[in-house]
Amino acid sequence: MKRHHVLVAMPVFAEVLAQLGEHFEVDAPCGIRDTVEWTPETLTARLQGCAGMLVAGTPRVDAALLAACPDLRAVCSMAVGYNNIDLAACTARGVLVSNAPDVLTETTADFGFALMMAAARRITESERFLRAGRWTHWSYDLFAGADVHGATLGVLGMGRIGSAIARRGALGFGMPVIYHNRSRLSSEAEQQLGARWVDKDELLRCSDHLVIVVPYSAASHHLVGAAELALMKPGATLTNIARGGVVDDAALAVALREHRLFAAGLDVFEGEPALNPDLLDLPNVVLTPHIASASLPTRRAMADLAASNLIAALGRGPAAGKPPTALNPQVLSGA
Ligand code: 8YV
Repeated sequence: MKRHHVLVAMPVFAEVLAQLGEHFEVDAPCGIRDTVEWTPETLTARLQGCAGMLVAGTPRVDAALLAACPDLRAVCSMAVGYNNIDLAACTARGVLVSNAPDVLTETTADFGFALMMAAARRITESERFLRAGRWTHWSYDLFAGADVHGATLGVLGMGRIGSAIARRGALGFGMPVIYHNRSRLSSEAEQQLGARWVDKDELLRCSDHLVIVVPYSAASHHLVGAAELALMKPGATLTNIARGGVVDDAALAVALREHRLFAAGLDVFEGEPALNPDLLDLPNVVLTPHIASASLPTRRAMADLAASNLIAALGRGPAAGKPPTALNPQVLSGA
């Protein structure tokens, strides 16, 4: 029987490629160290004749790409955020889309907490000082930072990852937790997490450490901009592990420079991998290259889940037709 062709549009584990090879003719032009971002034209050319594609947080999959790639039937992402994929356009064309929730929740929450702590306790700033050979004296206020334990943790976006961060704060660090989310958790869930819902302004005003975990969409673009930053305490920190664009990076850089905010931790940026150059000059911001989910076991679980979705969407095995984390399963059921 003729095998489907699939494109793996990112570097991925050799074991995952081997597994896909058992089911498909695999085009995997990205070497394990190849970080080249394709243009839409290159991606379109690569996708000709392909029924499926494995992606991560890039590239952009939109109506124009789908129209130019009529054989495409499944787009399976190893990321949980899928703002790079136009889900409505895929559904309209009968293209199955899947993401990778759950498998990265705890790893990403660990990182969010680490980034928040690094910003609060000035870890990277003080390390740069030490490495530069400038540690010649002791002073009571040498790199004095903001306490984390007992401080108020604010979570903007209380989904799986937000909840995992809230748990860490409440149980591990004795932090009162407040959160804002469009939909409120049940009172049992709030009790379990020790978290209290507040409106967005109160969240901004009362958080000592604000962690942002909302998905990116047109509605969340610059959800935290100059006006929102102006509400925050001057001694507070802001951590963004959501998506570039949720925070107005230019406004954030100004607030940090003027010490209207104590510090920030950023793993995601507007226009990444490029970033606002103003951020690079600031001592009070910790910058990391979108690695919140990057532990090898978790990245492997994310890739395995994406591959399982692709195999179930296009393959003929026992799970055929039932991709485990499909976002639009109706396209397969014909509903
Ligand atoms: C990915 C992420 O590593 O899952 C997500 O939504 O942001 C990360 O875990 C990233 O999308 C890869 O591009």
